[in-house]
Amino acid sequence: MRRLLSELQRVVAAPSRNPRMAVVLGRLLAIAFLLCFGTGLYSHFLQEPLPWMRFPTRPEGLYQLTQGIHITAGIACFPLILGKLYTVFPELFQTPPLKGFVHLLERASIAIFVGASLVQITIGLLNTYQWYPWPFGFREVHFALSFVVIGSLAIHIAVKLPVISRFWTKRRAELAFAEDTAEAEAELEAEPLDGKTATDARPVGGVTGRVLRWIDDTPAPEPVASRRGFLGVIGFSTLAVVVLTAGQSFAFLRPSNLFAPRAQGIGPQNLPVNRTAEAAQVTVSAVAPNWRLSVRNGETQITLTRDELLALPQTAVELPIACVEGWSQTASWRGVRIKDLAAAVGASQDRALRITSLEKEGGYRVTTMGPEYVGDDSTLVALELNGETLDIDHGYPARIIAPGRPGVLQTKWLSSLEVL
Ligand SMILES: Nc1nc2c(c(=O)[nH]1)N[C@H]1C(S)=C(S)[C@@H](COP(=O)(O)O)O[C@H]1N2
Ligand SMILES: [Mo]
Repeated sequence: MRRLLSELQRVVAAPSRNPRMAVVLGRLLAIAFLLCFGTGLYSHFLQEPLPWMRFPTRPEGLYQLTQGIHITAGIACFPLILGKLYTVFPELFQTPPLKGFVHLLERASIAIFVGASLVQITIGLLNTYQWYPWPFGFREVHFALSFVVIGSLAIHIAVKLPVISRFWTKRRAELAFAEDTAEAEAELEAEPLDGKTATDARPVGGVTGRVLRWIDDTPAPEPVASRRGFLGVIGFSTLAVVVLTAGQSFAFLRPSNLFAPRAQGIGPQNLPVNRTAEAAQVTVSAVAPNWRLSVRNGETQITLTRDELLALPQTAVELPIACVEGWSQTASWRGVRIKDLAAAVGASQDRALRITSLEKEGGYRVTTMGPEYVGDDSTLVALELNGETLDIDHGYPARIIAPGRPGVLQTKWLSSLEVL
């Protein structure tokens, strides 16, 4: 078994497979994971705030930025994680397989980390394509897995800290390589092998073991790729997946958006549609002549037709729709300030609102809007989009548009607002 493992280890050896490369890629991956975790938590709490939470409404594109980073960093994880797995692959066959408690901890955390993060980025990517080929709720699982990923990452980093610090800078890594080589050579000289190979004589793991096996009488394997070439391939693929998809979130990369599931500027009124009126089954109720927006505060209630809403003071804003699935686009909206409507039913600005859509079912039929958005001058019941009457797919007769909020909370096809 041991022979088989070391043989496997030898076969897959390549210059890019060394602790320095593992540290370099590991650092990039850690940054990507932490970016995803931070922006993911932000998105989670925007959608499911704890009672005391208040969120910034400025800059208006904050969520557009954090969610764009979330999706882009998540996509960048694919080449990085594959590269890292390639680099440490021989370690999976290390001998002996278990060397004690810390080693067990290290290997278990790695197994969980690799498994959980592969599942995490895969379901995340599929979600950007709005494809849910699984029987569980995406958000709950993605949220729970993020703690598994970050937890096992923390254990992994803690256990690997000695190696990480030895190979952290290029200079330190060179010293470490020189040390290990010298040590291995000294060991070889001290112990004549009597016809045995170095591997048989003394199974040593890690860098030293690898160097030993290289000095071994079996010829070193042909290098598959140079260190620099390998890093170049990983760097290039990472850049490529980012440049070819990030245009769904960032306008300046729009021309190079060839692979993202969404594109800016496509759809009625040059804005993508996430859920159509037909899918939401509101094609009849949204254009019904008896449509009214009801605004209620306890006993006080007013109902407004679309013409009555249009007769109220109108405000124009430039705000993005920033979908949790990653795409986002800024548009021009015009409509009535929500704080004016709240004031019309005698509500002060520090109250939350319950917003209900005409939709009969769907996760976002009813949403809650915190007081920080209700009191904001840019939060509108929008009636127009890009200079035209709101298209039915964009929420005709009236929809919510607020600064700094996820697209899922920009409720379309309004039916009622209720002061809480
Ligand atoms: N009533 C209702 N409003 C909704 C949705 C929905 O499914 N139902 N989808 C939301 C989502 S996920 C997004 S990203 C935005 C998209 O707005 P748009 O289709 O006008 O671009 O609308 C939001 N408003
Ligand atoms: Mo969305």
